[in-house]
This record gives sequence, structure tokens and C-alpha cells, in this order.
Amino acid sequence: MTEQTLPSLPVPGLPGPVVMGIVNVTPDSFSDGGRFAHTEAAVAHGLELMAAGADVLDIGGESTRPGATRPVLEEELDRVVPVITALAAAGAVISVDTMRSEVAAAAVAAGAAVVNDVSGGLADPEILDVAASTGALYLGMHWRAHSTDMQSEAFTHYDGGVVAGVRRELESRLEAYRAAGIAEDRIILDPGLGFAKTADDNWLLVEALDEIESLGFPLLVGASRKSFLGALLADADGTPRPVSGREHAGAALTLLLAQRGVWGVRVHDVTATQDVLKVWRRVAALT
Ligand code: PMM
Repeated sequence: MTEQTLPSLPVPGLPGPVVMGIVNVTPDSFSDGGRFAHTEAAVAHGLELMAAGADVLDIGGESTRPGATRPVLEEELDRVVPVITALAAAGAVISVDTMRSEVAAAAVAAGAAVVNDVSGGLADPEILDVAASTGALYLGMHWRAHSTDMQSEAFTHYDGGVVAGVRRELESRLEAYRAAGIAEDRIILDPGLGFAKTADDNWLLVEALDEIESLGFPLLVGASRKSFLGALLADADGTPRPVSGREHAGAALTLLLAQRGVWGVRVHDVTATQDVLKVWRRVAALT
């Protein structure tokens, strides 16, 4: 693969996390309900998120919601590449949300600067070579299994507890990232909220983020609209709050994550996120 000239990542002029806005180009994404399944709609949505202040747009063509089935390679390429090309041309910094090396390579060639691999290189180890050879930033998430299986008990059990387990497994993935030749300063880690974790596990990880951070790498956290927020906000009869009603809780979590100094947050509602960050900067006298 030839060396690419990559757009530089935004070094935010302001303190606080990089805001990664989500553009799901999937017909079955649990949070967008397929509204942005078509190229034009996805591009328009990406432009809206840029205007709202997204630092990076994360473009994904595979739904990772629990139970989702995988698209074939060609379908995933068809979904994401045209959207990346158009949004990169509009000046966006692009992240591609994929587990496939072929999609990562095509996305970087189309202008993506970040490879966001929810499988941390476990689904397709060659994706690590793509990150290494292109110099793209590699965002490696904690992951144990594909969406069809990840919430089964076999995958949500952690010897010694979830925090120690996630830390240990991220650490072992770091060895693979180094062995593939990804530069140390191109690696971002993600604890993978909602992936092979119970609702309580996600809260334990949020509480103990310092332990994950002690691995020595910047952290990105994706909590936006996830089920553990729906469970927290459940009705008296236990019915989880639907996806459309989880935004305020997500914004509150963003505030806590900003206070903890995370490198980035992955969110659907960029306006709400930027509003929260403005309040945080004002109170912390950062601006
Ligand atoms: N979550 C989802 C998809 N991609 N990527 C990273 N790095 N971290 C996450 O937590 C993450 C992700 C699933 O959520 P969505 O279906 O709302 O995009």
C-alpha cells in the first residue's frame, strides 16, 4: 500500500474531548432507524454534524447493535466509501467505523484519517497492517465477539471483574498493535461500553476509567444512546427508556467524561455535546 497524505486530526483549539459525530449508514442501526441509510441522507447528516461542531465524523456501514447480522463486504464498501469521499471533499476529518481491513483500506484511500475498529483487530487482524502502513490513527475498542453472540453469558463473564478484565484484554491487544507496527502516538483505546458487558459493567467501567487510562493511551468513550442508559432511565414497571429519550443522560455522561479528561467522545447529538462542553469550560474557567 502506498503512503497516504492524511488530513491532520484536529488539535482542538479548546480544552476538552474531541467530539466524534456518528454517521451510521446502516438500514438497521438501532439509533437512527435506518433514516440515514442512503448516501445523500448520510452526507447531509454528516454536514449537519460538522456545522454543529463535530471535530471528527465517524462513518460506519455495519450495525453493531446486539443481535445484528453482518453485511457482506461489497455492501459495506458501497455504503461507506461514497459518503467518505463526499464528506472528506467537504473538509471533514473522517473516521471509518469498520472491522474489515478491505473497508479500512478503501476508506483511508477515500480520505479517512482514523480507523475505528470496534473489534480491536480481533475480527480481521490485517486491519492492523492497514493502520500501520497508512499511518492512520487506530482506535482499538475492547471487544470479545460479534453482535450475534456478545451479550451471551459466556462473553459477559470477566474473571476478576469487568475493569480488570477489560484492562487486561486491552493490554494484550496493545502488544498486537505494536507488533503490527502501529506507532505509539497513533493509538487510541476505547473500553467498549455496551459490547459484551452488562448494564452494571458499563457503570463500573465509567467509574474506574482511571484504571484503563493507566495503560498510558488516550481514551475515547462511546456511551451515546446505549441500552445501559435506557435501563437506568426505565419506567417504574421496568420498561427501558426508548433510544429517543436517552440524550440528556448521555449529555450528563459527556460532562463527567470531560471532567475526567478523556481524549474523545463518540456521540449522536453533537449540538447537545457542544452545549455541555461550553458549560463545563465556562465553569472550569477554561475559556
Ligand atoms: N459503539 C458503537 C459503534 N461503534 N465505536 C467506538 N470506538 N466506540 C463505541 O462505543 C462504539 C463504536 C455502537 O453504537 P451505534 O450503533 O450507536 O453507533
